Order: sequence, then structure tokens, then C-alpha cells
Amino acid sequence: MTTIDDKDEGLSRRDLLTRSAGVAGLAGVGVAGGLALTGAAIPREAKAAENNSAHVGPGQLDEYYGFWSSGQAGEVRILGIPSMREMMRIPVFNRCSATGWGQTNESKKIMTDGMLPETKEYLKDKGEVWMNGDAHHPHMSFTDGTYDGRYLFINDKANTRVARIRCDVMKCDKMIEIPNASDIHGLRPQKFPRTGYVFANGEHRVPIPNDGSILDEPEKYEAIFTAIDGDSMEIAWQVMVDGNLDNCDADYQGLYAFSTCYNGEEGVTLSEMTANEQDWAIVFDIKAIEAAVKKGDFKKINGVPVVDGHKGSKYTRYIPVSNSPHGCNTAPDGKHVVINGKLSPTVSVIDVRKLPDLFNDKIKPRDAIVAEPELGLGPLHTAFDNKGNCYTTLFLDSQVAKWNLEKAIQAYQGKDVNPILDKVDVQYQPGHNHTSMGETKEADGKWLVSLNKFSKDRYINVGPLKPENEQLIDITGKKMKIVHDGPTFAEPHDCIIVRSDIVNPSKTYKRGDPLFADAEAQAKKDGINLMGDSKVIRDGNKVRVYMWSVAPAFSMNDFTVNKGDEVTIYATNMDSVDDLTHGLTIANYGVAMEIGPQATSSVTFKADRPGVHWFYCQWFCHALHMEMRGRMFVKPA
Ligand code: RUQ
Ligand code: CUA
Repeated sequence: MTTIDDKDEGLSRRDLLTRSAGVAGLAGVGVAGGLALTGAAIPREAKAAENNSAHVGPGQLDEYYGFWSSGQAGEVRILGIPSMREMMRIPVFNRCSATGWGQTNESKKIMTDGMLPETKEYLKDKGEVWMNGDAHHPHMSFTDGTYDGRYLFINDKANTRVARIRCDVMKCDKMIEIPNASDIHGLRPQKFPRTGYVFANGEHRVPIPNDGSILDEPEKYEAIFTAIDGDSMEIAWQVMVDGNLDNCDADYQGLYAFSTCYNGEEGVTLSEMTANEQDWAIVFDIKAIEAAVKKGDFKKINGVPVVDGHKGSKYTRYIPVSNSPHGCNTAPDGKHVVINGKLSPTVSVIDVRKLPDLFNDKIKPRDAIVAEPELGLGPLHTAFDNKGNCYTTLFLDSQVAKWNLEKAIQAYQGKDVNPILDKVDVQYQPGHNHTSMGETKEADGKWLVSLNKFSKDRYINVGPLKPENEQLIDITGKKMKIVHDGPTFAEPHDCIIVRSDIVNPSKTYKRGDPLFADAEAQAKKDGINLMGDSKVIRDGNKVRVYMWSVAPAFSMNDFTVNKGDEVTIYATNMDSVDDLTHGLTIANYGVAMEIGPQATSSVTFKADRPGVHWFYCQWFCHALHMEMRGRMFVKPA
């Protein structure tokens, strides 16, 4: 059994706070005086799985990490499963008051480096980087069909971006805007041999280039499928397709990717978009597309090779399914892909082993379908266990249907079997659902989370804006059993559930981390050692303030600048025990940032308010945290 402290290489904050003076004696007070943040050591054993109880007692650790998107809130959240305790929020497409994300130089660089030139131009005079996002689909990088703990990827539907989170520090380190496409929706990493590509669907059809030369001529709009290189976060290639792309997934062989595709009508109003009885699942032949890029069978648009994948192209196949399909989920058996009907009560199952014949035109597109069970109203997304069973959310019925894949195949062949094994009511209107390790070959069939768009009467009334509701379901038995309800703020859009041994975040930053490489480079130019030098450097009306902190003090009691100076503060947290984060807030200047242990953070602002402005640490770090402060003097002109 591992305990959390076993994994630690050095001194933990628990050790520090439960030890007498000695090491902790920077101020020599407080810790013994009832101000310690943790008490005596409590057993921290990972919860044994002897029964599938959702109860995780005080001091016990969860078995799984849950990585949650937050829809229109724009961030990623980390939950523990099965406790469903929310443990962390990772700001991505939003502005965060606590960490300074969107304000620090480090975060602004990440947000702007991958921005398209026309967006930079549009934002130029606004003094801002994009601060809203619509984060839908968080997915981890894969190696050999299962999660590898390197990265999380997430899409922003609102501003056509894809971001990456480094799982060693759980911070966003790359954010790119996707050219040619509009509104990235479906996102999945390649599962095999590794990620590799991250596939991203441009949902809405727009003219290319979208510069105003084409407006109300929808027949000239395009939808774009994008393959991003997950290591470099650069666009590898794109494919132009018919219809609107919705969700996507990859196979377990590294050969194909799949997208649901609605609005085959290519309409622009609701009635136009739903006029036909049929839409498609599009299959992308990855090897053929790579070969096309190699031999030059593409158009270069905005610096990206764009391959023609419209109907009739040799790089894609369009499999007819009923109107407006939504979810797209590859089963852990590596052989089947479930296309969820949404407007149709059915899901359509593609057998990936039939795809070579489909691309060789030996079979018709519909022949790749091997099952099409009718499950109930509004099937949106499907999750899987390790016993060949599938769990599909039924949005309109407010249910999850459990069904057996093999039985569904037999029923499609005309045998008299009912593939539906169980249904459970959920509260209410589920969108995504996810099983533990369910999108990997290591699906374990223990837990299912249902992410419900409405909570209605489940909680005491908090006003007209209600939380949504996420529910934990035990799927180890024949019958599904709801074991936990949890309210959640906008929006529990999608999640993944990852075994905790796969994810091994660091406890502190490491010096030299690329996240603060720019600060280190500037310090070097200024002849400053960030770990120990404390200095104000004036460079015309640019002022660089270098300070460090060790709980409970900053290295500077005060510094002076002139009104109108452009001030950059570089603050380095020299504390090296885990959980010892400091912050820097400047009163009445709208400046605040997190400084993690062993990290450097920096922020630039104009000193346009004269007077005495206290800067203080806003991250509770010590018994003398309140005293951790200093003054910025701003001299009037
Ligand atoms: S889609 S509720 Cu944005 Cu994930 Cu299906
Ligand atoms: Cu440092 Cu509070």
C-alpha cells in the first residue's frame, strides 16, 4: 500500500508543520500554537476496493483521478473518485483571481503564443487576452491504448482553441488557436501507438478565408477536421469535409479516426439542419491522409496542409446513420465504435475490422454497421465496462441504458435477443457519461459518472441559476446503482476517470521549468540570481523588481517606483516543501498571482496610482501569513 508521503522525495509540509521549531523555526512561532494547518498524522492509505463503496473516509485517498471540463466556465477541475470531492481547479480558457492566470506574464505568453495573427490584431487595443472559453472535452494522452499520465488536452468551442495541461504540475502549458476551422468541439487523442495526434473537430461551417468576402452563401462554407501534433502542439494537417463535425474518437490500431457528422443538409437554420432523415459518421484514413500530405495532394491554407475529404474523396468514407448523431465512442475491445443517435432512439455500431474493405470499396458504407439497438429517447454518449457492456445516456428519458454489445450484434443479425440489460433513472437530462478507465483498453467496470444538465429539485434552492448535477453509479453488479449526487457549477460537460497510479504530479516546481524560462532569461541578462538576489533595476521607465520569499516573509520590505513606470515584479518562492504556496497581491492595483514552491511568477503593470500600496501574500502559508507583506511606494510625477 502506498501512502502519499511514501512517494515524496523530500520533506513534506506535514513533517514540517508537525515538527517542533528546528526547520520550521523561521519565525519560531505559531505552529505549536494551534495554527498548524494539519494535525497529527492520520493514516493515508489508498482506499481498498473490497467493496464498491463510494465512501472515502476522512484522511483516505481516492482510487481515481477525475478530470472534469467545466463547459462555459472554461477551466478543468480535478476530482477524486469515488468520493467526488473536488480537489483542484486548473484555469485554462478563463481568468483566475486566485492564481493570476490570464494576468501573469507566464500565463499571457501561453495564451498568446499560439494565437492567430488576425486574433492578435483584433485584441491589440483591448489590452486583454481571450478570457472566456467553452471547455468541453478533457482527454489524457495515450501510450499503447491506455492513459500515460503525460498530458491532458481540452477544446475551447467558443474561441476555436485547443489547450494542453502538463500533468506533472497540473498547469496549462500550451494553447493554440486552430486556423481555417471554426469552433472546436469534438476532441480525442490518438490511442495507438501513442498520442501522437490530437484530433479536433471544427463544428461550425464557415468560409475559408473567413474575411468577409463570403457572407450569406452557406454553400461555400466548409467544416474542418484537424490533427494536432500533441508533442509540439502544432497543426499536422487538416481535412475538409461535408456536413458539421460533432464528436470524434480514434481506434486502437492507429489507422482510423471517426467523427459524427450532422447537418448533412448544410443548412444554417434549425429546420434546414434537421430536414433529412440521414446524416453520417465520417471515417478518416490516417495513413492515406499522411501519404497525401507527403506527396503534396493538399492545398496549403494559412500555412497548414488541407486535404480534400469531401464525399467521394479517397481519404474519407461517409457511413449513413440516422439524422443528427452526437457522441462517438470507441469500445475497449478495440473493434467497435458506437455512434449515438441523439434524434434517433438508436445507436449505430461500426466494426473497425470492416474498414479496410470499405476503403477498398469491397463493401458499402452501411455494411460497416454491425448493430443498431434501439435504446430509448435521446442517446447522447456511451461508456464501457470490461465485460462487453455499454452504458448510454438517454437525454430525453433522463436515464442511463446498460446494454450488451454482443447481444446487440446478434439482434441485428435477426436473433431474438434483447440487448438491454438495465436502465436507471438519473436526475436529470444526462449528456456525457464516463466509466473508470472506460475509453482505454484497461476499462475496469467499476464506476460510471453521469453528468446531468439539470438538477431541478435535487438541492435546496439557490436562486434562478441552478447547479447541474453529477451522479456516481456503481456498475459492478447486474443492476446499476446510484451511490452519490453532487451539485456542480457550470458545467459538468465531460470527464475522464483515471487510475491514480497513472498520474504522478510533482510536489514542487523544479528550477529551470519552461513555464518560467522567460523570467530566468531576463534575470540572467540583469545579472540576477532569482534564488536569493533581491533588487530593483531601472531601465528607462521600465522597472524590474526581483524579490523572493521564504515563509513568512518577502525579501523586500519596500520598493519605490515613479508614477507612470511600467513595473514588472519577479517573485520567486524559495520554499521547497510541498503545499507551501505563496502569493503576491498588490492592493488597489488589481494585481494578484500564485507563486508555487520553487517557482518564479511575474506580472507587469503600470504604476499609475501614486501613494503607498501594500503588497501581501494572499495564499495562507504560515502562522505569520498576515504579516507577510511590504509596501510599494509610487512617487507622484
Ligand atoms: S458534446 S452533451 Cu460538447 Cu460533449 Cu455531448
Ligand atoms: Cu506566504 Cu501567505
